[in-house]
Amino acid sequence: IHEQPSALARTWEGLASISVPRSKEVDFAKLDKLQIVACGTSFYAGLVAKYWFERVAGLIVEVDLASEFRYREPPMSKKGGCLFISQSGETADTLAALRFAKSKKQYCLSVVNVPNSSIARESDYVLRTLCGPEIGVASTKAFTSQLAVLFHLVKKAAQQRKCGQDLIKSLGRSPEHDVVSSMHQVLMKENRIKEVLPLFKDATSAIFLGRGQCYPIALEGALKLKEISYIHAEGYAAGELKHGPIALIDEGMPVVVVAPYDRLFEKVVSNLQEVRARGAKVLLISDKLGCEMCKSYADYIIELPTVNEILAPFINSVAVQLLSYFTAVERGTDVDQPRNLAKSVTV
Ligand code: F1P
Repeated sequence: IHEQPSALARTWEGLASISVPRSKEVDFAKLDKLQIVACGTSFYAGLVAKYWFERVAGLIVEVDLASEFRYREPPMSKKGGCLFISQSGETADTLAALRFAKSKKQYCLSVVNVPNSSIARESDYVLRTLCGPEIGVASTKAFTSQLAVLFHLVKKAAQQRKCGQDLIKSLGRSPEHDVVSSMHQVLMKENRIKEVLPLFKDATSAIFLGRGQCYPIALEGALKLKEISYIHAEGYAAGELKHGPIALIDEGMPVVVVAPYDRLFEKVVSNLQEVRARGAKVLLISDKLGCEMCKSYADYIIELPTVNEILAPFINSVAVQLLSYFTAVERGTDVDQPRNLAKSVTV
């Protein structure tokens, strides 16, 4: 978790120096649709990318779980491209999905951490995360490094499609630098994060809520918590709450709301009030403005540095990772080698 600022900086530097593409580099201006395919945490990175590509580059994106995509064998757009995301580069479902897409003559791009892996070898073009090997089974620095590569691709797509230039400008001169330095600040919040652990004391289940590009971070936060602490956790888009999940809320249930202040924040505030009124214990993870606005509605607050809303997934990821990590340590589970899980699922 603590290696992430340097892993991201290395990944971005590495991307800048790529000079010998295996085949012609992707031209997003020629695509009418991008199909992203992945499993687990890599799938959630793909979901963040969907928000980015659509909003910044005006590109239609569909994100699918490789285990569904490969057997569904969907029709593919003639002008479409596919993007496969995999830390190991060996995940069987993702590899099978890549082979299907190639059989349909799709341009296949991949984001991997292992350069000579099967997915890397069989793709038309490969971008690498340079985060180094992960010790633990649960993906942490691989996830944010995948976001780093995807962010690079989104900027490229915006440029090629002549889209979203105002949004890109609003990110400032060096958004990458901002991400790295804000991540350092989040890592210094460890003590604050430990203070909110009573939230999960005796909890058997928890809910994570998010909207927009923090919805996938809510999903990832729930996955990390269940993977390493074995607390049953689910992530939901906050707006979906009233369509079912709100029935789960009862006295003392932990609800983690991942919501930096943005144009959807008012809606988040009402979601927060709804769950609190039904007895939930609420932890809000937000920035200065968001925390100030919700002081009286949340039981616990973790204030993160303020960053442009496009960049929020990077730093909110680190916060939910630390939250799960300390919860697991307190419960005495093996955070590096959770039961029943394999680092790479090759069958
Ligand atoms: C996908 C994945 C990981 C998860 C676990 C099992 O792997 O779901 O996200 O942490 O290790 O596999 P990959 O395709 O990204 O290597």
